[in-house]
Amino acid sequence: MAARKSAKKPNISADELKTYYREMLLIRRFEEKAGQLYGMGLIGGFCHLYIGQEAVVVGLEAAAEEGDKRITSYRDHGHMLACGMDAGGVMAELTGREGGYSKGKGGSMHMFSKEKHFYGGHGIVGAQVPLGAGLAFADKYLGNGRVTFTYFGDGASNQGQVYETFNMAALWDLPVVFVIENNQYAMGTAQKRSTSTPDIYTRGEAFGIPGETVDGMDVLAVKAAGEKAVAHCRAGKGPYILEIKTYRYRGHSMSDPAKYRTREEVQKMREERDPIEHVRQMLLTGKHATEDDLKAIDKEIKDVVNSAADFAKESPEPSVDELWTDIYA
Ligand SMILES: Cc1ncc(C[n+]2csc(CCOP(=O)(O)OP(=O)(O)O)c2C)c(N)n1
Ligand SMILES: [Mg+2]
Repeated sequence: MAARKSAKKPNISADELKTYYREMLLIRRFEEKAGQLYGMGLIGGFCHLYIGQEAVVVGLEAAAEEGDKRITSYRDHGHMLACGMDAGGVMAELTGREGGYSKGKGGSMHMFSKEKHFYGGHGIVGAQVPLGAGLAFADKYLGNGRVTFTYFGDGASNQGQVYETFNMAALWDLPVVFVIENNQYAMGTAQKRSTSTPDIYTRGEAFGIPGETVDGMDVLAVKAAGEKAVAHCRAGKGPYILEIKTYRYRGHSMSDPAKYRTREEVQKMREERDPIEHVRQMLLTGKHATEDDLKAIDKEIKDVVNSAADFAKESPEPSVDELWTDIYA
């Protein structure tokens, strides 16, 4: 099956552009704050930041409709914020407090929201892929027209369960968009050291699943590709693969010494391809916003993030009785 070119960029209104700017900035500032709280010892355990990858989830959420589902890996805070989960509830969970989405008992990788159709947060690499197909199976069975976005990484794409899932998803024409967030590294392993094919989306060909590669530093390109993929799924044509080329600026997790890439490589990406700066420039050069308008948005986002951190710090730790609740036995 031939590679499909990304759909043409649509005309975009100033309001839409501002929305994407705001949503990406919220993720970036939230993650920076989470990094700070981690440094202060207020967040423990693993913490995987999404900084640099913001355009992926914001672009795809712009292509989603109410009722569509999403499921992802441990690098999940951005996905929660982008689908409308409350920043305070997410931060409180990161800090292990009662006000968190899992009452402080789940932490960074284990949060869910039935209301926002967010199904986690999964620490086992690739585990969310068959689960995502299962969600899509339920929707197909119910005939409700919903689509599931199943996110996983370039490293996860080498897992056997991904291909078992591709087979079943194609066989049953499940409405699932497989989103490969290719940030070029799996912990400290570069894609070219671990992955036999440079374009991972082509691996769907063996199962008859169409796919394409997308510039993940361009929110509009992601949105356009997402709309095409979603239309394919909703039309009953089965799964679709989007391999979104992106980059993470921070370490794999907070405890990554980052010896596998140069500072210059990261710096170059930040300077030349930053997804937020890209939209900022579009807003300014298109005269859709002034520097003052953008400053006002920056301030608004800073306030949201500071309130989230205050809420998290003020929320109590879960009581001892909670040890025995929400247990599956
Ligand atoms: C089954 C399994 N094997 C190994 C690990 C350890 N591990 C955690 S993240 C990771 C790398 C995954 O990389 P990728 O899929 O590219 O996602 P990214 O972290 O880049 O978002 C590994 C090997 C794990 N959590 N689960
Ligand atoms: Mg990766």
